[in-house]
Amino acid sequence: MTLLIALGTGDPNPWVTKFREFLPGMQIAKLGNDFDPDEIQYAMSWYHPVGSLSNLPNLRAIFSMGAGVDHLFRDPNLPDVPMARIVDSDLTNRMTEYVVMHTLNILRQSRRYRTQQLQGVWQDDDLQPVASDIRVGIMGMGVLGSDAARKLALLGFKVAGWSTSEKQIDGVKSYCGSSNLPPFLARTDILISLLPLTPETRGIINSKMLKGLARDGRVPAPSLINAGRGGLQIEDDILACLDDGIIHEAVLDVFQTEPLPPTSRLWSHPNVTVTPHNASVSNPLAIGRSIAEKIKTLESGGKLLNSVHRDRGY
Ligand code: NDP
Ligand code: OXD
Repeated sequence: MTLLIALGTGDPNPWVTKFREFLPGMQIAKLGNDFDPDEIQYAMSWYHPVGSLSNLPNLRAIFSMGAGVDHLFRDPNLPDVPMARIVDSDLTNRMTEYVVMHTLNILRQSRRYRTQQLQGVWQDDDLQPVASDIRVGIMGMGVLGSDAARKLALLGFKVAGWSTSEKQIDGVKSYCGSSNLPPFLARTDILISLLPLTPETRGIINSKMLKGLARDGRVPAPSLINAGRGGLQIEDDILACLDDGIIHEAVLDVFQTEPLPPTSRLWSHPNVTVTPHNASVSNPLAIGRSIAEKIKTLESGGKLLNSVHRDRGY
């Protein structure tokens, strides 16, 4: 019985070490090394090379190394076996830290004061807004969006979420479905994207969406934080909206092409924060343990937890 580590990017060795610890009775194989395809029952993927999971006749399940699964669906030869994604407090807490930090940075104008400091400028406004003056809108109210929403609401922000189905979260207004997207945007000063990348959501963060954000807030213009997937955004539209003052700031962790090409104007735009797709990284200790638990559950005849819905693409 073997678990195959199938990474298209990143170092497999910390994962091999952790899985040896968490699954002592199981062989651990890596793509690129010799292994017997008949022995592989489980695979963990992160952008596995397309086609590399085909021809594993005894494969029982595929585990995404992260919460997102769009990297699995890009493989036209993806085996027809159950798939699971990561739901884990380590991953959730890391994402909430990122979202809360950047939302507070926007509220407290950190970018402006950093620039002023570099210029030796001592200047303040009459009265800065507080969290309760600011309307945050979170697109994608799943595991990550819901946690960020709860914590931002605790800080006093006026929080709303947009998702496919309605949510009941204390202090958070729920909007759902495409018909409720315009009113959700129209009440949003800081737009946070934690959507999965699917055929429905690809390119959703475009000029039309950004122009639909609130124009009556206590901010110079609305701002955007995207930590979902780069394929959700049209980067030329974001740059044009920044240049035209339609949005004030963009905090981007994910990009249409990763790594972000050196030629991208996002690198040098004064109102853009670029982070290298590390809003929430998969820690082999926590995530390895979570996948190992799922495998043990399957091995003892239990159900696959956090399974991916192929029809929905997330
Ligand atoms: P979930 O599957 O738990 O949540 C997805 C949410 O998006 C759900 O609320 C879902 O609605 C909503 N949604 C999906 N499609 C649509 C649509 N067409 N219209 C409106 N709402 C939609 O995922 P997670 O919260 O665990 O993760 C979200 C994403 O975050 C991942 O897919 C990944 O891309 C990204 N991510 C990024 C990381 C980073 O480091 N930058 C780290 C981890 C994840 P409903 O609830 O009704 O189904
Ligand atoms: C994830 C990611 O999907 O790190 O977990 O992007």
